[in-house]
Amino acid sequence: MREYHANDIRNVAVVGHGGSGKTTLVDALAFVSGSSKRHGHIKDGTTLTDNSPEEVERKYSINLGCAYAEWMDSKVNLIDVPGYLDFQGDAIAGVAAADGVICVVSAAAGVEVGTQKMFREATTREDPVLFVVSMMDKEHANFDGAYQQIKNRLTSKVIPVEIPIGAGAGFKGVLNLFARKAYLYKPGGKPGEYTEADIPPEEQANFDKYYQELIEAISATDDALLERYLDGAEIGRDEAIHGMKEAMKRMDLYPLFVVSAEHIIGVQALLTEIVQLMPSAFEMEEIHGFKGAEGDHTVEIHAVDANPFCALVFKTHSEPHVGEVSYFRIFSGSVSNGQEVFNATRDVTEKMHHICVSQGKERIEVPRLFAGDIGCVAKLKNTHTNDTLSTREHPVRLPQIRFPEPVVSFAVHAASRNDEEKLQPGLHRLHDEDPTFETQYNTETHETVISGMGERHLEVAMAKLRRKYNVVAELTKPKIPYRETLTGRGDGQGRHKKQSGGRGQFGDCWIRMAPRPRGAGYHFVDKIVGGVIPSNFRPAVDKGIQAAAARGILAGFPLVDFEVELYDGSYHSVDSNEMSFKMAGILAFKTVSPKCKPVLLEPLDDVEIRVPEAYMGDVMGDLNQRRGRIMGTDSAGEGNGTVVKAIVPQAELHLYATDLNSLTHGHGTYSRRFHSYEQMPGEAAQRVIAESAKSKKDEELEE
Ligand SMILES: Nc1nc2c(ncn2[C@@H]2O[C@H](COP(=O)(O)OP(=O)(O)OP(=O)(O)O)[C@@H](O)[C@H]2O)c(=O)[nH]1
Ligand SMILES: [Mg+2]
Repeated sequence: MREYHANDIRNVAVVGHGGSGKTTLVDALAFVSGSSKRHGHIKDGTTLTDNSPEEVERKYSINLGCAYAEWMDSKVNLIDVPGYLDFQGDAIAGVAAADGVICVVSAAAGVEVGTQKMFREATTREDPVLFVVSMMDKEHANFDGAYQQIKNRLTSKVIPVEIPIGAGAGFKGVLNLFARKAYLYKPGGKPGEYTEADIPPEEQANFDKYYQELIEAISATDDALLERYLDGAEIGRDEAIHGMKEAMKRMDLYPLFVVSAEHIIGVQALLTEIVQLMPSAFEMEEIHGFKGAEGDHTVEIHAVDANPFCALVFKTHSEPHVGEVSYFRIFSGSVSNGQEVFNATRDVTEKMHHICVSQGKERIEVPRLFAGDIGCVAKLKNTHTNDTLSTREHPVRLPQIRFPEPVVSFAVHAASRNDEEKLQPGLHRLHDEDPTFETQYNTETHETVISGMGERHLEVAMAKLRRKYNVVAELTKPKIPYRETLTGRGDGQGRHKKQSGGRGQFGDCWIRMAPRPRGAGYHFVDKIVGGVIPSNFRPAVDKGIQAAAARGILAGFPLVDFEVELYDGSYHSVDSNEMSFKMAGILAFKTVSPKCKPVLLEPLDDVEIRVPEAYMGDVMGDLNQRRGRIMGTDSAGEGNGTVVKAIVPQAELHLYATDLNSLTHGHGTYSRRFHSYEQMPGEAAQRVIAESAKSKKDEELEE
């Protein structure tokens, strides 16, 4: 492969709703350029970027994948990202590594939730976006419908640059308005083979209408062009392309193209326009501002080869026998094979052995990569997603990709003792390659809890765990860490006496128990006067009470926020010891605590839900059924829907992400954060107590 520098490099992320045809399109773009020798298909599992066994089996993208197309003396780096929102972490990372976005909209399905989310992601980053209407060959394909939906639901600044000739089985080519040509494909011809022709007479009226629209739209974004247009001057092809490119950078226009990637219709023309319209890696320099590692000062990073090396690792992916592969985007400088670099995020030196560019799963070794390019390298020792690679002399940390927080949790259980040992390392490695997958041990419920973006995400994570790390594990609903507390006061005695020949055991104590405010914790007060219990035995009473409190009163959950006063007791000069007083403490707890009106506490979360206005009623009704307290609603700003704030018991939130999804047809999102523990209402508490009694009985029967 020849060397490419920032001016000749285009970095584009291909985004869109699940199943809109992104992976097929990336494969076709690389194929028509000649950079990939085979036209792959989803059904055979042969596409460039859906190459992991999980993707081949399921027939959808899970990980972002990199491919490239060398075309017109340029290299287009294509980042294919997953469409399903369960895997949106990789979609966000892919967009972060690119300078422009191709937003794919299926001609049959139109604009969907995933299209909206990713379009918003791109525009928030102020990236230029190019729309592609895909699958124009499909039954019910409707170009005008898709165009209108983009216009109505995404942006009024969309403007077609290509229009289809025919639709569905009759889709036979495209009219390119810039070139003023028709690209005609023969049914049954070689894949991608076409003839260039003048606009067919029967398409002329259609062409004229769209051409007029396009030139008007471009002229309207530039005063000088507009003046000439109004004077009746002809706007030439190069001028129109240049005007469009500049308008895209300012987010004034979004061009629209049409293809069938499966039948490779319109794909070459699209590739040409990507090179012509998308900003080169050099042009995008000014939007990236970065911070240095030492102190907090900001350094400007330019895509210049002669500057110090600096790159962001936007993805790591590990495969058995290959190890971890890190994908990086160079923002400045260059890197050579074998070069030593510095990971300023973790303060470690790494060696870049065998730097490569990736064409799907094939990795092509290159001697050197330059500013603006995307590459990958295997076997870095301690570098993970979101780390910056730079040099010891010029350490830099780039702004990190902001990944969404996980919304669905499950408890994970190893299937056998053998799996148990490998479970934790396996889970941590899954987290290393996917920051939206988290794992945590809950010390209260003694469960390992994994969290992710959806049920599908966690199901796939378990499949990866099995294949890559040979660990079989099952998922269950996580236990809720209930607690218990007191609402009344009481007092009484705990007396432990045992005579079993030889030296006996004797401990005797009197205690008062009382509630403390929420969060105040446990407090032990020694009120013994005159040494009725020797001072060296009193801490043993405390210990006994704490041990008993950890096992609870009502349902086996730890008792919290209470006070114990030790005020009386007696001892025996020979038989008393620490053990006996600990037992006395336990017995006193068992006698007194039930008198103090114990209740169950449950954890509540602060929940923030963002939904379009239309779904607000349904969402609030549903929250009520979950025993949620609505705290208020807020407008999220023009066109962003409404934010509903509520406090909801954790017990009612398992799989809320899934339920919210179906309630709002995918338009709702939510986040949650621990709020507090509160007393659980009677009926709900009774259910938990009954369940605990039942499982205790089951355990006893098993023993
Ligand atoms: N008829 C037709 N089918 C297509 C075309 N492009 C893709 N498909 C099919 O549509 C399905 C989805 O295509 P993908 O390329 O996997 O779509 P994707 O957007 O990458 O999907 P995710 O990665 O899951 O978001 C597959 O069965 C493809 O074979 C097309 O141009 N025409
Ligand atoms: Mg895909």
